[in-house]
Amino acid sequence: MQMTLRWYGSQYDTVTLKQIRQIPGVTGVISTLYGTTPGEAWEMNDILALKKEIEDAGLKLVGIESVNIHDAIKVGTPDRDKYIDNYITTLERLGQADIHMVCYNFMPVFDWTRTELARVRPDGSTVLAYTQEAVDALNPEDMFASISADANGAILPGWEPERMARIKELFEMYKDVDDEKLFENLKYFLECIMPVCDKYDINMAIHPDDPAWSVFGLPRIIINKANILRMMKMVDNPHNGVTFCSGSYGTNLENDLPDMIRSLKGRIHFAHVRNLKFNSPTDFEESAHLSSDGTFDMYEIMLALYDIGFTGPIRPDHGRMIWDEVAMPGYGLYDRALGATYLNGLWEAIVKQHNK
Ligand code: CS2
Ligand code: MN
Repeated sequence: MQMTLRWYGSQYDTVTLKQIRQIPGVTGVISTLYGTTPGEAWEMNDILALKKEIEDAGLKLVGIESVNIHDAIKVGTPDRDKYIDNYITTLERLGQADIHMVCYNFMPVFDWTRTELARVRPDGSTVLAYTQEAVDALNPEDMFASISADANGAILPGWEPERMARIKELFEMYKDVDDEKLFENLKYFLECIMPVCDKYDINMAIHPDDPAWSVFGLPRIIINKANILRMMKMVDNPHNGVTFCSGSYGTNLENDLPDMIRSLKGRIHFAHVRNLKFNSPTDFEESAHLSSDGTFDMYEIMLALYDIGFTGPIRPDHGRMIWDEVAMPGYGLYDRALGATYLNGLWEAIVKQHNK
């Protein structure tokens, strides 16, 4: 595996490449062109400039999170082919720039959903949290206001104000899209892009829906083992793979995370590893990465990745806000650095144990 950190670019991130470079064992970053909007073809010069900036700092651009998918593709409207063509152009250019992993998601309207961005934990740290009761009490149109008020001034990925201004229209677009239709549209999209992925050896890594169930009545399909295996089978190409995000699949306690990892051998192209602490099955908060601080056994998760021979990029996912840091919720430096170090420690122990 290759340990990485997500980086939002010098214009948007409070964390610098220099700081990332000083976290032991972190050799690469995962980034994207944050100035782009879903549906447009990325410019080669912009891709190369991002790559150069990262390499000049002594790191490697290991993959993209995310190349986002235009709603026309998810809804399956007649103009989707135009946006798929642009997506293919972007993939082609990424391939030419020697970038071989692309994370994306297929969530309608909202990307990840949390109901609090700064819940205070007993140790005084603040974390992202979710309660179903809070979602049930909210009108989807108010969701954005409640999220952005807590964001420390940052624009959260997937919650761009331009998209959120069109929220009514977006809900209207999805009104006839159910799970089956969403699967069909995903299949159509993947079949169109697989040839360019084959040509440039680009691993597509779908990110799970977070939380792993329907919110506000919108369909959500990347939520459990049965659905993800269905997706792997429906376009049975090794370049059609997944981002295994423990914190997203883990929102549903029925998902057996190590078992899911083992069932996806050869198809996990990217791993997000983080822990959650459940206060009830519908109330969870994003704890520290350490097993004992949350609900998941992080050793078992890392062991499962080891057992399937995982060699791809991995990153700690959302971290807590600690030591008075002010940063994008979930994406400060300190707790993600602790997370990376802890995951590297688990990995070293597993590798040494197996080599004995
Ligand atoms: C991420 C997602 O910050 C997060 O919650 O895990 O936003 C993720 O980057 C996207 O869903 C992937 O397309
Ligand atoms: Mn994730």
